[in-house]
Amino acid sequence: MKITDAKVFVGGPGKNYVTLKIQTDQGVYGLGDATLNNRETLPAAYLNDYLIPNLIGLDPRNSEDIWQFFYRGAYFRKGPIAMAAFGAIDMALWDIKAKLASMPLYQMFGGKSREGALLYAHATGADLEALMDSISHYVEQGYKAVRVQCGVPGMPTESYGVSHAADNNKHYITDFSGIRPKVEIWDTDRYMRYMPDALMAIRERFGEQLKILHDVHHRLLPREAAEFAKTLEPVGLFWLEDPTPAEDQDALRLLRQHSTVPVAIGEVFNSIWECNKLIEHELIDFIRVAVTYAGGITHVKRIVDLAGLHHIRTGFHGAPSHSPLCMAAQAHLNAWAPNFGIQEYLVLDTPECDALFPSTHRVESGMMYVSDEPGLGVDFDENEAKKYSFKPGSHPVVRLEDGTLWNY
Ligand code: GCO
Ligand code: MG
Repeated sequence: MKITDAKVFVGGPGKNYVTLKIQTDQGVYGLGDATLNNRETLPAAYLNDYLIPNLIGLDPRNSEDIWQFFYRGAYFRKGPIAMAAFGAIDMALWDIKAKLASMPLYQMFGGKSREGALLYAHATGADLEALMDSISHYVEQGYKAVRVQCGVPGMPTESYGVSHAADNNKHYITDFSGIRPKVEIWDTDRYMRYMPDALMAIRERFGEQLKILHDVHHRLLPREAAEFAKTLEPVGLFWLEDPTPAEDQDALRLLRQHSTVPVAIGEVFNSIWECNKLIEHELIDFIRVAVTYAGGITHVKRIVDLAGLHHIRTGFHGAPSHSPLCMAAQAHLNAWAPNFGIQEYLVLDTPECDALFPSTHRVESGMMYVSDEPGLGVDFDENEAKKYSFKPGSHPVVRLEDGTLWNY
């Protein structure tokens, strides 16, 4: 069996999804996602210029050897661009493998460990009252877990995860007005003074059953993060996400010494080498890698198994940064993983997105039910894809009030 062709498509409704389609000489094809938010043309170029020319003619069933060939075969390894590009190939090869076996992908890992996977939604508000409304909106839809972000009084601009718009998903849409990012101003003191009481008010309003998550988006220094986590203890958070910048694997030691608040980290990691110490030293409770830019199913499954040895559960990244293909790969891992925790869910499943990626996965009352179709359970409509092309866009950048550049 041989790979005969592979094509990359860039574009989508309100997003630049990077989609890979691999064809074989037996008519079976596989799909993969290489979307790297706001850097989408780069994994596409890596695929077109380096990986696809080496892929043609290989046996698609040898997904492990193909992964090793692209990883070890590149002297300068890792990084989100390369790992997103292999990630897409790997996803597509697992899609092919499962289709050849006429099985849903989760069967290739060991079958189902659960019927539905717990999801969390994103609630957001310009102020606490607007956030409360947004939380109610998701609770009414049956969500048992909600991530909460709200504006902080006196903060000079909007900041991460906060929408001033009526649309709850608005904070996520890339700014397509151009390649130059808009600037947000951040003030750690205001944030640290305001958020603990705000989170406590949410707990009081919604009761003890709601699983409350909060994302700091890498903004605090290790000592600040330790103080913040300690102050949040009475809230009973499900998790505190990315309290410190992710590069420093030791930064969480101080937080661990001062608090038992569950910590989730990893959405920016693209290899096991960025989280092995965090996992082995049990400095986190949830690992947040995404199948797309952490090197595909082959590599993420290794991270999940390592995490399982250390009582760490999964909480895969599920921002609309990824396409429904990544969400599908994660749905299959979530169905299988003995150490599954929760899944972030914010795919903008508009009619346009559903038309581009017809899917047989189901979301109901805050749970995701994996597809039983052979393969990933998501298709890609090439005719629909003709409607879209790449649009330059950007994330904001963050500065302190004196102009110092900070972490987005
Ligand atoms: C999350 C993430 C996202 C990232 C986004 C960047 O928890 O979902 O923090 O909001 O900011 O994926 O492209
Ligand atoms: Mg996050």
